[in-house]
Amino acid sequence: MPERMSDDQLSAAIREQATSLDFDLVRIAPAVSPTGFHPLLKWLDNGYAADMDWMDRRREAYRHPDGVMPGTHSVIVVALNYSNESPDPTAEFRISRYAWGTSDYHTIIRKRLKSLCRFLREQRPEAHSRAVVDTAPLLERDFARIAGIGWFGKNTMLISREIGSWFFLGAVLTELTLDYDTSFEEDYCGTCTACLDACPTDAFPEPGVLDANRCISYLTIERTDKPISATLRSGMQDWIFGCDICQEVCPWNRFAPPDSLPEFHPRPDLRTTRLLDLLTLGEAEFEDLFAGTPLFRTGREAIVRNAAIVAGNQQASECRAALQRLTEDASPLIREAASQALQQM
Ligand code: B12
Ligand code: SF4
Ligand code: SF4
Repeated sequence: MPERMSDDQLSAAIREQATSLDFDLVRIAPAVSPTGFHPLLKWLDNGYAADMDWMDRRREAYRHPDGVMPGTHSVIVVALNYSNESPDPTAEFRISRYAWGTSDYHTIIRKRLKSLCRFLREQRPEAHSRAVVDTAPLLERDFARIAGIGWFGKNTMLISREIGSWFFLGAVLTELTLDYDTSFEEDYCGTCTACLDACPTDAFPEPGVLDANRCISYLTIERTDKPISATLRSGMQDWIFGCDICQEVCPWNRFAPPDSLPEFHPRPDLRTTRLLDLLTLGEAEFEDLFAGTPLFRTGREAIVRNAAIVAGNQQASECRAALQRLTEDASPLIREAASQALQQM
C-alpha cells in the first residue's frame, strides 16, 4: 500500500494534478465567509440581479461554503483560459469569445473537476468533496481572490497578472484541511476607467458593481422569456450572445496568452454564418448548428430575437423579408423584436 501523503504533500499533488488536467491556474483558499457576502446582499436588494431570482432564493447559502457542502474546510479554485485568436472580423454579428467553439464550458470544466475529486478520494477516501462551476451559491470570484488568483477589476472581472481575465473559474470544495495560498490584496486597475467608459449600455452604476438589467451579456443570454426595452436594444450593437467589450478594452488582456483548449477555438462554420441564416433558423436547424455549445442553453427563441434586434441596429435591408416572416412567428418574443427591427429600418 502506498504511504499516506502529509497534508502539505497532498496540497502540492493537488496543484500538480489540476495542472495536468489542463487548468491554467490552481490555488487553494480556506473555507471562510467571503468579503463579498454583504456586498452581494446589497447587490440583490438593489435589484441588480434582474430576473435571476435563483440567486436571491439562495442568498443565505452564499454566507459560507458550508451552504453548498456542509463541513467544507478548503476551496480549491481553478482557472481555465479560453482566449484564442478572433474569428473573421467581417462577421455580421458577434458572439462572446467563450462561445466561439464546439463545447459548453460547464461540460469541459465539470469533467476535469470530477477527475480532481476522484484523485482526492483515492488519497483520502474518508473526506467528501464536491465540484462546482457557476451554478452553486458560491461567490467564485471572491474565492479566486482569497486563493490568490487576482483582483476584482472595475468591470467586476477577476483579473490575473499572468493571464488577464479571459478565463473561467471552477472550484472543488473539500472537507480536507490543506496548505493555503496567500490572498490577493493589491488592485492593479489604478486610475484606468477604460471598461466603465466603453460599456455601451452604461451597466456600471459604480466601479466594480454591475447592474445586470443593463448588461448585454444578461440581456442576450439570460433574458430568454421577456422582450428587451427599446432604450437598451441599440446599445446591443451587433451582439447576439454575450458581450466582451469591458474585457476587450482592458489593458491587462493585451498580453493574455491565446492558448486555450481546441474546444474553444472558433468553429469554421460560424465564420460563414450570416445574420440572415440566423433569422431563418427553425428548431431543428438551430439544434444542428448549436447543440453542445453555450448558445443551445439560451435556445432558438432568444437567439433569433437577438438576431432580429441586431438586424434592426445594422439597418440590414437584406434581412427585411425574413424579418417580415418573423412578424408571424409562433413566439411573441420574436414577433415583437422583428416588428421593432422593421420599424427601426
Ligand atoms: C450572475 C453571473 C453573471 C451575471 C452578473 C454578472 C456580475 N458582474 O455580477 C451576468 C449574466 C451579467 C454575467 C455576465 C458575465 N459573466 Co458571469 N457569472 C455570474 C455568476 C453565476 C454569479 C456572479 C455573482 O455572484 N454576481 C454578484 C456580484 C455581487 O458578485 P461578483 O461580481 O461575482 O463579485 C463581486 C462582489 O463579491 C464584490 N466584492 C467583493 N468583496 C467586496 C468588498 C467590497 C467592499 C465591495 C464594495 C465589493 C466587494 O466584488 C466582486 C467582483 O466584482 C458567476 C459564477 C459564480 N457562481 O460566481 C459567473 C461569472 C462571474 N461570470 C463569468 C463570465 C465569464 C461572464 C461574462 C464574461 C460572459 C460574457 N462574455 O458574456 C460576462 C461578464 C460581465 C461582467 N462584466 O461581469 C465568469 C467570470 C470569470 C472571471 N475571470 O471573472 C464567472 C465566474 C463564471 C465562471 N464559472 O467562470 N454573469
Ligand atoms: S459585458 Fe458588455 S454590457 Fe455588460 S458590463 Fe461589460 S461592456 Fe457592459
Ligand atoms: S479596463 Fe482598466 S479599470 Fe477596467 S478592469 Fe481593466 S484595468 Fe481595471
